[in-house]
Amino acid sequence: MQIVKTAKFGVLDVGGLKPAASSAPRRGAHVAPTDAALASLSAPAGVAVVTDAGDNAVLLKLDALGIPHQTYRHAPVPTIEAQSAALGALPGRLTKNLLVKDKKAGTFLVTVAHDRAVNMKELPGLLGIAKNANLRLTDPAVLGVEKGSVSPYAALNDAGGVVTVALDASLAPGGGDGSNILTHPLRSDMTVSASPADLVKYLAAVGHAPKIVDFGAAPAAAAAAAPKAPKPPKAPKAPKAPKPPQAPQAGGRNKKGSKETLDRIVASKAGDFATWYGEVITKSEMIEYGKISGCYILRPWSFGIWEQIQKAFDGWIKDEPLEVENCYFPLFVTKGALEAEEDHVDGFAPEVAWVTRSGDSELAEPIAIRPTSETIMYPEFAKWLRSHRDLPLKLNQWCSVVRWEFKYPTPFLRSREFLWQEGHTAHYELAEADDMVYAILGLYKKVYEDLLAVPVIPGTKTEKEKFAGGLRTTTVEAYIDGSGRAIQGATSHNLGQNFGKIYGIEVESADGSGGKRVPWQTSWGLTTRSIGVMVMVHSDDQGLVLPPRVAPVQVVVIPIISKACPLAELQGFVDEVKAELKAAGLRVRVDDRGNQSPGWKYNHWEQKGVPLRVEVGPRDAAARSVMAVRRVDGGKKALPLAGLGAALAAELDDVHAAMFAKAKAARDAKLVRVTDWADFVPKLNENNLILTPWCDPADQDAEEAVKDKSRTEALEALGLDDEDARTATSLAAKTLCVPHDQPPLPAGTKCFFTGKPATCWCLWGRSY
Ligand code: 86X
Repeated sequence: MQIVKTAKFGVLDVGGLKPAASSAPRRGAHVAPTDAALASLSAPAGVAVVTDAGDNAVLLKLDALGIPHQTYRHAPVPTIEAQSAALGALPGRLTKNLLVKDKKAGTFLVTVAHDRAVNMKELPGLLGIAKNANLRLTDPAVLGVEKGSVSPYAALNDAGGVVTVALDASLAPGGGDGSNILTHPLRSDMTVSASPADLVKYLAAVGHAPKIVDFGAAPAAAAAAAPKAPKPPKAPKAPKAPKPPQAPQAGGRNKKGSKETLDRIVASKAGDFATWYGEVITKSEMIEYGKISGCYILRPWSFGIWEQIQKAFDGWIKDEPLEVENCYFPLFVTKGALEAEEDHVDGFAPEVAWVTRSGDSELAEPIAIRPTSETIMYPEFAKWLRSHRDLPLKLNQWCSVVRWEFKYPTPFLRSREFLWQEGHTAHYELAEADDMVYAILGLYKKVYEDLLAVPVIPGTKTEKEKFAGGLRTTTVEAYIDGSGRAIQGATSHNLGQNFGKIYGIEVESADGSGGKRVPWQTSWGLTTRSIGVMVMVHSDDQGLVLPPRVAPVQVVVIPIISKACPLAELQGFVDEVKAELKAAGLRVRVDDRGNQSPGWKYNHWEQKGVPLRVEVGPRDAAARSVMAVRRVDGGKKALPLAGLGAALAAELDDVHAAMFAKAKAARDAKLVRVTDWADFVPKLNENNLILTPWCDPADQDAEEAVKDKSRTEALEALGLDDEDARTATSLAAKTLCVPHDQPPLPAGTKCFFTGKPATCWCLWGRSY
């Protein structure tokens, strides 16, 4: 695809610049012969004009929008000084780009002319947010770029509409000298030149119409400068429609519109994990981005996985010995019930979504949408539970809940509405509640390991990290190799008697004394986050890789149809194959569509992660055999039709085992033990999960100190001089759990941090 050439610069003033025509263009910077002359005129030494958008989402988007621009390729220039040096005297203005965040006010990309100074103290006022907002530099991953590549163009990657773009008035149309703006298209080895009006047009088109902010005149030029740039007209307001991380490119790279075109994944898992993930989940047809930030459509391909998880877990909890019953409580909760338990709700209050109106009339009292159902269920428990004979009560519901989070959303991992099961039980004895908690935790481990092929570490949360409303919280912790982060997979709480006391749950005691007892309660939840973890752990640069036990389609049968061999010739044998696999209980799909080639189908089902592909060609049919191919490693096997069902069922089990082993090896390679503080942050910086001897899981101050110190040292180690200004809470180590499987702790072992006697091994990491 050709970039629309711009004549914006007219004839470039390149006096004194060395033409670059003689030097070969860099890799990827294809310079078409007809463009060579322009390139030689317009580019300084070491800079090539880019004439092919390649796979760059920004350049593709600019082209799609018909926005004229000139793009240069050069050495990577992560700082504005380097960029200035590389681009020499090219006309246009460089930008400084600051990505800042305040917990309440949100995230802002502040883009100012290269010669403007940004005063952090004045920034909240300029942005029109609370004056006391605590703006700190934040991780550019939210824009899907690395540190040196932040620019307004990256707004394209902010599908969730988390970031507000604030543009220096002097860079806006009508402001400054009107010359082009030079800034990076997601990568620091390219610079795009486009007019202020076109930059604003682009931003509006990607749902990020900028807020124009007057940063005043350039300091040095201030005296000479004409009166302050006039306030620009308000940029056109575009609806904030979330966009998939990558502009859709279906057919984009094959103009012929041939049936062979498959919209392949462009980003790599190792190179750009966030973009890669966005592509995997959209191109596999799991997710569609909805109209509301942080809310996603689960298409049949992902909902089908959830149904498999539901079916298994639902069966396990209903079976003996647990015998949990399903039920359904209302979506809404009254203000009174929600706020009955202040300690429980306090920290969560900002996340609660409220309904305040019906039609045009205000409700007498707002009602909340459930963020979890304790406050809805437990007042009813109080009515139902009278005698010790009413215990145990074991309920579960499958539903969705809403938590209006302000952290940036990620499909599956953190969405504002998500699907889950929430289990709530009440028992006569504390020990029974504990048994329940551990039984469920065991089932959660089974979901991850036996269904999703993701290894997890079961353990108990420290006091600091437990659910504050309960007595203790157990968890299964997974590790995502691609991002180097830990993630909580599911939790199972022993709530103690806290909720019972608040909601007045009491039963007559069993000893006949006529006394009362507050039952011991548990609650436990597993969400659609599990699907995201599964995707992140297993998938590859070709797309999704599905573990067989949850794959909506376990085996796809592809008849190798051609002119020489029409479907009719294979139909009979294909039908037999399908019947054989169905009889073995396998989930099978036959892709006998006539409008796509077998090769296209291979790629398509590979991208969707189907564990096994069965190819059936004329020779196979004649020999009454098939060729089976494994998604996970491409392994191939010719197999006879006779006994094919059992053979493929065994193959699927083997695929599961291979996937689990691979994931476990990757996780174990990042699981280390540290006994001295000196090794802690270096190991953390290598993305490890770290087991340390720990003094006391109830010592919240010591834990907080580790968090702070690890953040500070990590900043130092990464050469992020500035400081305190970087929240980067995410750089801090957090406790994940005290693993239930404890390595031996030799007598006399000291806590790695406080030096006090250690009481356990504790697992630490950076986490989601
Ligand atoms: C904690 C506790 C618990 C049942 C589970 O972890 C499993 C299933 N519930 C959930 N939690 C909240 O209690 C909570 C409350 C409010 Cl009001 C909120 F807005 C968000 C919450 N998030 C988590």
